[in-house]
Amino acid sequence: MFINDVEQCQWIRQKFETPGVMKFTNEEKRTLLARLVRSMRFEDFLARKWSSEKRFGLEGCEVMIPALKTIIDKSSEMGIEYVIMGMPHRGRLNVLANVIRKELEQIFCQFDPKLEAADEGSGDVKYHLGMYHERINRATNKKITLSLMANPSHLEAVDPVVQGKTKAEQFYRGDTAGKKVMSILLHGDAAFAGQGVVYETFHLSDLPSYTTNGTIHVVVNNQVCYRRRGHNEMDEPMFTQPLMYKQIHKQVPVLKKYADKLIADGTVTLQEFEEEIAKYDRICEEAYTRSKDNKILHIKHWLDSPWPGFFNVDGEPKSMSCPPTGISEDLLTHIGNVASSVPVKDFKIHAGLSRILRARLEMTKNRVVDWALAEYMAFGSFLKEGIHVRLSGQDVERGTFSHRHHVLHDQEVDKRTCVPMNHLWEQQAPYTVCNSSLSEYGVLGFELGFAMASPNALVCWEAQFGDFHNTAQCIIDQFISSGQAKWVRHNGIVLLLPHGMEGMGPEHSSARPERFLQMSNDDSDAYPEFSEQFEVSQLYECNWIVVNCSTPANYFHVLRRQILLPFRKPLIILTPKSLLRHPEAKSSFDEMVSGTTFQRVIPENGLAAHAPHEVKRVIFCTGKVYYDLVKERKNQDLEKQVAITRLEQISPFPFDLLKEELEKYPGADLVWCQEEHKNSGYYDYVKPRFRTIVNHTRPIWYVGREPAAAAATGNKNTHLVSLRRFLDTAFNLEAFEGKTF
Ligand SMILES: Cc1ncc(C[n+]2csc(CCOP(=O)(O)OP(=O)(O)O)c2C)c(N)n1
Repeated sequence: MFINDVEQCQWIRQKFETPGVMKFTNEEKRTLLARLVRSMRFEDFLARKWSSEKRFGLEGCEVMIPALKTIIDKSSEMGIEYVIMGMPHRGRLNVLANVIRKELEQIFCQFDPKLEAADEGSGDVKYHLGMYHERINRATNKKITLSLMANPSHLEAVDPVVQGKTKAEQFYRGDTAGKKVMSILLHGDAAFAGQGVVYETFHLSDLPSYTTNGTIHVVVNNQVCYRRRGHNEMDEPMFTQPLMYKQIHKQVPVLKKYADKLIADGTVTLQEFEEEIAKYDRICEEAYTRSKDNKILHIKHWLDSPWPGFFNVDGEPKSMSCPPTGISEDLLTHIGNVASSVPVKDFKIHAGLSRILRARLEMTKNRVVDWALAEYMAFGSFLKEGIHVRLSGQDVERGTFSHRHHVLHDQEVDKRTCVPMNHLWEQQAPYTVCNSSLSEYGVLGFELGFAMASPNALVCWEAQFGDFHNTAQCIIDQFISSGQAKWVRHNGIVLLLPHGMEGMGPEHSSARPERFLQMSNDDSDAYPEFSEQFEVSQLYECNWIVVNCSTPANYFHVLRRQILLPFRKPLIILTPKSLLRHPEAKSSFDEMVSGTTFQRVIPENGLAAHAPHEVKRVIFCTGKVYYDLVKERKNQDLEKQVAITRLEQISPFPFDLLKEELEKYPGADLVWCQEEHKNSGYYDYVKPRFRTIVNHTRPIWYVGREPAAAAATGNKNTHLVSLRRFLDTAFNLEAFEGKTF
């Protein structure tokens, strides 16, 4: 091992090479033996009862249990109150039983194939489930909370999630130095060496808004210890490693070696040792008998992050409604004024920024907002209500498109900064805005973990461009899309994904909305029943919400709705680039004041809507293309003939509102128009749903770019030509005449 830092070298020398450091008192030796007994006999018990079940036993590395318990004892002694752990499959059940102290019958129940699941969702295998437990640490007699995070099979993916949750628990306790909350990450040696997310997680360790002030990493190293049964219990390692496994089979188990030693030196007697074994075997047998009494399985018993008080006693939302998301005019004005100011004295900002702030002040006076100001108002309003807001991602403080400027920099004093959002009120929740490291996988995992700690926080992760989210695909697929179904755990994380075809090339154009939509769980073919609660219950049943807002006001509302809902769902927002500065993409305070709310669909409200029977075509669209369509319609003088209706919430699909809109224009042909290529964007998602609404009686024609392998062209001219071509089709009222569907 080569370490560059003298201080670190000294530390290792002192801790590991102090003479006598490995000498234990008799009491310590007996504790170690008792813990080894539990570790060994737990695996033996499972092997006896369920000999043909996979459990990824710890055989060969049993000392991990006493080692972890020693770490926790020592941490408790030093003032730690909460330990958050992440670990892979190997030895996980043993850790649950003997470190976290999950009731054994709950673990044994998981082996019973006949038990029915009590909770909604698809559940997960037993060696992935999480756990939360408050208990007294025997060694110190102090209270300690232990939480093991649920995780997917994808090795090491949970690492940043654990760190994010740890940071959040430290943050909400005011534990800035990490003296009360800490994390432990366990790794297999192959995964630790091979998975890049390990490095991405380590890389967060020194960034102020991401550090957890140190983590204990335990690598279960098969080069030092061994797997007695190969990869899992169903494996035959002799197939591929015959000589090594001949040696392994000859190994005397560590419990026997240690017990023989302690008996030989008189620390324990053989009888004491055998009694210890018999005592633990009895505990297992009794729990096994009790486990037979269980009739149903509750995944809820395996929650790693309970949110006390957020749900009712049955774990259900307290209501199925959402209040209006608008706020008072005074509040809008106040936030607008602070967003336009430099709230500290003698602070010189850049002249370019002064212009931006003056423009914000002007907008506030005129009662209008652009995108950045709408976001400011949503965030600011939460702070007043005591809701912490955290925005993380590459360059988010300034904003990739230099539109946000949430952190002001003094032009004359190096590193002097000011965050006006934290100067809104004397009593307010804190606002955290932080430029992340250049990582998506690690950072998105971290924010997801952060969002798990509390339902009363708005945690947003912004991609530099939406295109880059796919390096975090594992977090999106394995946790965000499916986390609730697998682990009954809600999460309200918000993904802000800049998206839009603007001739910026194949990797700066598309947040791949089609992928999020393809993973949405609402049924394309089922015609829903419309009740008064339809909007909220549809949100409750979905796995995530996908929106593409066309106005700043709607962006403001959807952010506000995220917290006002009585449950939490991940929110995927396709955010704009050119619309950030588009003169038309502004909203009036009238659309944001008390009583106003998020519009899932923005219907046509111009000339076409006034004489709907004369309308020849309704174009449905989402996002920025709306502005191109409106301009083209005006140019072609087709405002009476063509209606343009915007879908703002794409998933779950607003069947109810679109049905009304379709019925309003009985003589019109129906077009879905998108700027994305045909095999991307929204078409494949919306088409079957529109057809369900009209019971397959009317076609929904496609207008947009041709299918393509790359998400966008890198050639500006090709981009403009294809735009021209699809706009022409959109307003050619004969385009679909005589065509069958
Ligand atoms: C990202 C990922 N790739 C591949 C796998 C399949 N897989 C499961 S266990 C395993 C071996 C892990 O080896 P190691 O980290 O040394 O842990 P051990 O099983 O030896 O304890 C592999 C490749 C996985 N679960 N996750």
